[in-house]
Amino acid sequence: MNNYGTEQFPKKQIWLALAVVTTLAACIERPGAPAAVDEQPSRPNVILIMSDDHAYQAISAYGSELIETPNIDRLATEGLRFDHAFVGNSICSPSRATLLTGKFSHANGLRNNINVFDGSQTTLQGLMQGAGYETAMVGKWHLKSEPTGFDYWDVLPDQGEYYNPDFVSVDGKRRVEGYVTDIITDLAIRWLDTGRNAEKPFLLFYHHKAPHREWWPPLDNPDEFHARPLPEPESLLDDYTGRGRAAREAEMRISDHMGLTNDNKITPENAAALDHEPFLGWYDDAYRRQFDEYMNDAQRDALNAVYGPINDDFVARDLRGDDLTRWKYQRYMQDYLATIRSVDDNIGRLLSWLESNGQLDNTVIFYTSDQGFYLGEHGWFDKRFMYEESFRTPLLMRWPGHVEAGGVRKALVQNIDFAPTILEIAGAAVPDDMHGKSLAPLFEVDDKAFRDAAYYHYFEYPGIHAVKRHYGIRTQRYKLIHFYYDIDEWELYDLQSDPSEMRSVYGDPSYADVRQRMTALLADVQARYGDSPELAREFLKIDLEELTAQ
Ligand code: SGN
Ligand code: CA
Repeated sequence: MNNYGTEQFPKKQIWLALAVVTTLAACIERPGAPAAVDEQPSRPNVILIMSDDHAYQAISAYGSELIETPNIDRLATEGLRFDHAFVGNSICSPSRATLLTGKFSHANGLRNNINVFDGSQTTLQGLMQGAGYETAMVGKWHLKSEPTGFDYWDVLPDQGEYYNPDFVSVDGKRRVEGYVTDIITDLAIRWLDTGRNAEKPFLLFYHHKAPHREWWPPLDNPDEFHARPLPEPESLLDDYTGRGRAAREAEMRISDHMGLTNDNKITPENAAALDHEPFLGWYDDAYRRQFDEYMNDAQRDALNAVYGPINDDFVARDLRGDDLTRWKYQRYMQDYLATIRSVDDNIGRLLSWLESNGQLDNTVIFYTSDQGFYLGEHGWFDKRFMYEESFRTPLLMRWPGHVEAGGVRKALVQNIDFAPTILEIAGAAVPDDMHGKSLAPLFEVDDKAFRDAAYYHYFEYPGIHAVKRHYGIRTQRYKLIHFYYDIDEWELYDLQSDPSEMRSVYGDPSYADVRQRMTALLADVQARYGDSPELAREFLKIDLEELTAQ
């Protein structure tokens, strides 16, 4: 199977070729005369909006019961919604490296959040620059090395902060007053307005920090989600029977690993007043940093006014066990959703700017996240696993006249596909060694044969949240996973009968054929991309030294 993006463009994409031919013909008719500007094929702009840890479960276009996201939803009603969009490695820096290279982690050198991105390799933005695009990167970068291939960049150092964050640009580091999501949008709009060479089409990466942990809310409406109890997922109190050790041993349970101070914003004084000792978290690293180092007095007062009564009430109620888990889930969701409200509002602001400047319909807009996230499913927060909530990521794409408005796609697509898709939209060549392929064949119709299996490989173990190394594949119906260190366990899920992945059928004799077929397909898929169990062992050796030093 050819996997490198040589499929035919659907009919509407032929416009680009026609435009080029028309321009050439105009030159031939008037030898020596330069083609008039309005005869040049006009290539669309591209904006890729990436949030950090935004679960599809918290987007109303995906049926969320937690929040309305009208501006994000607009991209779905006027464009495509991909329901089977997956990442290759569900963690931040690796996902970003995949976006920039069109390659899985084993091939682009960035397997975990500790590796440093080699910006001298071929990148999407570099190729777009070479193809005549003006390129910009604003917001969360998280690749450690300095951005390359951008005409303009202004990024958060490392994870970034929510209030009055530092930014780094070619001019060095500075602190900017305000809330991070508003500031990133201000910077993006300022560049669109006055910062770029308006003669060229542009590629803008507009990348939010929100809704990343620890979910510090915007201060204009921090308690918007406090009014009603938020619906709990069915598996909030999961006991992990039916799966292997990896799920049981992961350290990302709301009950045991979500910190009462850093995550749930209980003050150290409140915590000291409890007559038992639930897990408090990293007060010094996180809570104190926000409160004492970054926030100003007015911001601190605004937040204390909301959190103070909640925290007093919490101490008085003295919750334990499942009641405590439920309370923590509510507090988690209240702050998580508030950060998303701000993302949605700011996307509205960006869309308005594009609209009032006549750029909206000539701009291809993608909305995605660097991965999915657990909103209490399986009792968890965080990501990393190949289970659906973190393997899947939201993906919406608006391009009027070129993609079906309101279309839903079930084809298996992955974040390796961004680079080839964007390059093809720009009329630029797609390098042969990119793993992904252009989504163009899906612009007007769905095609479940687009890809036989989505591939996954997670490497950051030992590490925070203790999710074991694993690789696997997912077809339209089944998922096969191999956890290979410090354990040797396989899991197989039938997503048709068990969409929530509560029971592995790997050892079930009635699935023996499926198991055999999926095992053979996994070997094919690994060979296709140049990954293998042997390579996994080599990386393990290399990574162990670095990861255990963290
Ligand atoms: C931080 C978070 C983790 C999270 C990683 C990676 N802890 O370390 O919960 O998994 O980032 O996130 S925190 O207490 O510092 O918030 S990623 O999105 O960058 O991959
Ligand atoms: Ca992330």
